[in-house]
Amino acid sequence: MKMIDFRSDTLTKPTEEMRRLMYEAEVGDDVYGEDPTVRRLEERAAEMLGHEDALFVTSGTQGNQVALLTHCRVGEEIILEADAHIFLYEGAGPAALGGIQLHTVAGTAGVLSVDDVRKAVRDENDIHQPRTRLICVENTHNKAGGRVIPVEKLRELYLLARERSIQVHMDGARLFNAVVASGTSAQEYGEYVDSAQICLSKGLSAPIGSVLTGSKEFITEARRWRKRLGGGMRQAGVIAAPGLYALEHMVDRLEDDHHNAKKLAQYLGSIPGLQVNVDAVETNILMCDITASGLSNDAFQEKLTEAGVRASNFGEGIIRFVTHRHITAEDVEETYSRLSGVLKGLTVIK
Ligand code: TLP
Repeated sequence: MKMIDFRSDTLTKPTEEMRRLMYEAEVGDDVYGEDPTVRRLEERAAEMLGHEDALFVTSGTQGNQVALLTHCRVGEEIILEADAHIFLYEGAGPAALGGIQLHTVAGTAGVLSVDDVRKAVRDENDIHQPRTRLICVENTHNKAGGRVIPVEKLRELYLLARERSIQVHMDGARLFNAVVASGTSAQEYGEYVDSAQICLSKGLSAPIGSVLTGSKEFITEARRWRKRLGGGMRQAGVIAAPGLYALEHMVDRLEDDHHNAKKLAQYLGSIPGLQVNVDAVETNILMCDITASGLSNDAFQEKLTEAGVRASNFGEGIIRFVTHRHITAEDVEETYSRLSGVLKGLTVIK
């Protein structure tokens, strides 16, 4: 039985073309600024976001952490959504590495309201309070179920930030999913943030890496932070080459993942005991509420294993399914038929 693996789009393997480009990549020592392939990737990413410059980093986490360390000093504060990846899944990096305090604000569908953020901004003139230095947004928002930030909401936050001399960073691990789903270009999103981190190794299928974009001055300082964190890589063109290919050729295909996620949401939602908000599935992530099945997450995972399906625990009663290049439309049908089989006869809690 073929294992159908929805744990994450990070599971995607490089394409044949990516492997060929890795083999043929023109390389140099990137710490000396001499890797032409890395440079090309950075220039392309900066251009796509409409920013002056960019920096190739090892991962989304490194991109975010380098950004926060570059924007903030010890004792300063960042406002971000309460379920943000930076807050939940980056090992308390801002506290551990930068002495930076995180101030969480609950959003709606992963999106911060400008009024709530305005209330959260500290009083600059009160010496008791930390200084608010940065607002972070996540697009798409992972834990909210791949939700897209509408560009006008981002613009509102950006205008508030400008008014209060605060910077804005976008965790755009899945920015291109937002671009494909909303029709808003990366450049339009880029206009309303000071820095952005985009992942090449999620739905875009490159094996490794992210790019951090921003102003020339910001990236020069970020390069120092990356080196300090051990992220200065040498002949990194070998991994930049598939990353560049990903930006050029793998964006449009995300539409297929979105279509498959929507279909899967409809199917899962029709199984007694499972609840999925189909309308909330805008991109390639869906959160399935299993509470009414009466099964614990572990017991549900056992059922999935029995069905040859894998998905991730995302908090009590919630299982995350992510669609990606290795999930076909047939796999979605097959998942439905297998899960309907193993979940038959459940006593559903009303
Ligand atoms: N997310 C991973 C896990 O860490 C949860 C996943 O499987 O979704 N920002 C966002 C919004 C992310 O979803 C992720 C990865 C990152 C940053 C970090 O990227 P990496 O894994 O490259 O460090």
